[in-house]
Amino acid sequence: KAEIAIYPGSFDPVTNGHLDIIERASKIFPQLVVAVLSNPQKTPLFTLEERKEMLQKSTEHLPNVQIETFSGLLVRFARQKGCRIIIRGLRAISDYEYETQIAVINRKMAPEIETLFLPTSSEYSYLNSTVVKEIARFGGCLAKLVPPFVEKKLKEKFQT
Ligand code: COD
Repeated sequence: KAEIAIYPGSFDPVTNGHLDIIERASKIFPQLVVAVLSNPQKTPLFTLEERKEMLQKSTEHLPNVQIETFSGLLVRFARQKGCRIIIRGLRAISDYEYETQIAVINRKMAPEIETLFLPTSSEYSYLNSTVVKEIARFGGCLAKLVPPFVEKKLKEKFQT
C-alpha cells in the first residue's frame, strides 16, 4: 500500500545518523514527512526555524521528503498529515526500552498508526545530537558527523 511515513524528532541539530535514517526511509515509502518538535518545556540549542532549515538543506536531494514542524502530540499531527507509519531509529538497547514505551503509548492513543524501527548503520551507532554539541563546544572535528553547513552553524553558536 502507498503510505506516507512520518519521522519525528528534536533534530537539535540534524546529524548524519538522522540523515541515514531519512535516506533509507525515503526509499521505502512514497512520501516521508520529517517532523521537528517544538517543545516549549525544553530549551534547544537551535531554534525551531534553524532546525527546520538545516533539515531542508540536508534533504534537498530527496524530492519525496518534506520538513514540517509540530507541537503537542505526535499522533495528532500524524493524523492531520494522513500518516499511519511512524519511523524511529534504533541504536542501543537503551534506545529500545525508551522507544518501545513511546510506541506502545502512541498505539494506545492511535491504534491505526504503527511505529516501525530502522536499525542504525554501524558507522553511526554512537552518534547523537548531544555528542555532536559536546564536540562542537570544545572545538573538535565534526566532519564525518554532520553535513558541512551544520558544522558551520555549530561553530557559529560556540564561536570555535
Ligand atoms: N542512528 C539511528 N537513529 C538515530 C541516530 C543514529 N545515529 N540518531 C538519532 N536517531 C533516531 C532516534 O532514535 C530517533 O528515532 C530519531 O532519530 C530522532 O532523534 P532525536 O533525538 O532528534 O529526537 P527525540 O528522540 O528527542 O524525539 C522525540 C519525539 C519528538 C518523537 C517525542 O518527544 C514526541 O513525539 N513528542 C511529542 C509529544 C508526544 O506525542 N509524546 C509521545 C507520547 S508520551
